[in-house]
Amino acid sequence: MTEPTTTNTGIPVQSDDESLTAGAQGPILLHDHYLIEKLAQFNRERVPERIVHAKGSGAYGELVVTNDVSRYTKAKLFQPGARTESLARFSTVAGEQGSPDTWRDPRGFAVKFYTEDGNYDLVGNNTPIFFIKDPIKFPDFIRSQKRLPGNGLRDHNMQWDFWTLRPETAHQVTWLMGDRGIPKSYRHMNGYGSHTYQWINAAGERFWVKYHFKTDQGIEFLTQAEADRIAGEDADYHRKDLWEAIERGDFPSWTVYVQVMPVAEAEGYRFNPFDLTKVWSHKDYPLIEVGKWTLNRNPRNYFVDIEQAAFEPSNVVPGIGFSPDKMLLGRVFAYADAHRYRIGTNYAQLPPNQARAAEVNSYSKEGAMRYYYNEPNVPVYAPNSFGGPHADPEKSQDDGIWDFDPAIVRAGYLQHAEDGDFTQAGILVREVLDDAQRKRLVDNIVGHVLGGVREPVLSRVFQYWKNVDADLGKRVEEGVRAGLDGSQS
Ligand code: HDE
Repeated sequence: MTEPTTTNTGIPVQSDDESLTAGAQGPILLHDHYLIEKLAQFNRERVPERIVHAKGSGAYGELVVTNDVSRYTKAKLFQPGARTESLARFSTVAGEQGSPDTWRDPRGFAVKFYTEDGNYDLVGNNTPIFFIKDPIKFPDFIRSQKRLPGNGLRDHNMQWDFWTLRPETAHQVTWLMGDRGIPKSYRHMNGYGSHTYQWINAAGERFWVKYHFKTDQGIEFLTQAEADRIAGEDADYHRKDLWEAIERGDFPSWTVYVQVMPVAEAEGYRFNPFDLTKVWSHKDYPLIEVGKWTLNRNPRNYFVDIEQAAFEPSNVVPGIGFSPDKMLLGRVFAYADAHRYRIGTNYAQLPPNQARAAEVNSYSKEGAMRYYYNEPNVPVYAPNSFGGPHADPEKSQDDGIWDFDPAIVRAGYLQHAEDGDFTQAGILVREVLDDAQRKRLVDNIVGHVLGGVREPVLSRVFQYWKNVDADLGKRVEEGVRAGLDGSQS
């Protein structure tokens, strides 16, 4: 026997199929409040999509620590043997909610850990770097990736205009135009914290760290042609792959590593270690294993668990802190602000965002859609004389401390010995990619540039790639010119 249909407040309804009218062919009656509830609720089913990373998928899982990294951090989730429930959301960046999963784009790699000290969010991408190094450029960069204000179309000329006018983008664009730009599935890509974070151990010693989630499924990619075909057949290709893999018990996992840099080595390192467009050489700072992160449970409800999930870099727990990475510090403001706008003041009370392994004793109260009850006899102000919570330095910790010259400036990062906008992109092309990968990189760039890039941007594109690598730049220019004069099939 199925349950009777009810209104949102549990009142059994007379009919699922007929509106209330005066006579079979008379007017619909205003007091058909069930009809009105259905239509009004329908009009309000959407929350604003994420302004970036709108299209994504997610699942629950857990982190199991397999190594002892306690000499670097006191964070409870990273102690030997610790097991912590986790939520992941993977996404593309520029596409809207209905856009194809297989567009060329970095992939969001957002991870929430429900720790005993509150939720820890590590909101990264599938690349260890990013296009820009100052948050003030982010709205500009994203707008160049989105749609022209006049015709509402995406525009490759606009994208290359921005990229070639901001040379620090070269490292990430090289990644983007290579095989990593279209992963075969969310399971076959790595994840990175990307930024430099600070770890603090029980003795109060501080270290700079970078996170790496190396897929245990192996890195696999789609060629541009495969991706274009799939985009036409199934816009949700990656979402379906992740869902079905977990449904059949084929749980994807990643091995989590960190690179650790003693604070004292940062100033003299050959690259500025806080510049998000740069990586730390693994020869200089080898990967140290932390644990195994596995996704083993699909969301119960996609909208509740994934569309309403709120990841924020500001969620750091004792043992973890921020760094002078300006992009990270900009994000520490931006995400909670985006959540308040997108899913409301009390978003932290929604199921995926609640602190599942820690008690919440905040002084927040009321606000739209309030769900938690504040204890009636507990004051909602501090200090107070009636048993309200009070900050406990023993149980909390600063969010990262570092030395710096306090003169107020608007300036770029301090330049280190080998810093250069094209340096690491050139190393990637010459020392990391093999011939076949370089060939696909050239073909992908040529194909993208032939998609509408014109002078004066076109000449800058050729110079941009020659600055990365002379031979690569030459091959790109030859390929584009052949395509433009029709001699390339
Ligand atoms: Fe984001 N980013 N971002 N981003 N980002 C958002 O937060 C922002 C950046 C990333 O699955 C937004 O809830 C700024 C880097 C992921 O829910 C927004 C800057 C990296 C996700 C936002 C950056 C990321 C977002 C959009 C420059 C990788 C999806 C809606 C300082 C290290 C998380 C929202 C999810 C989402 C702001 C740059 C990754 C607008 C200001 C760098 C994975 O708040």
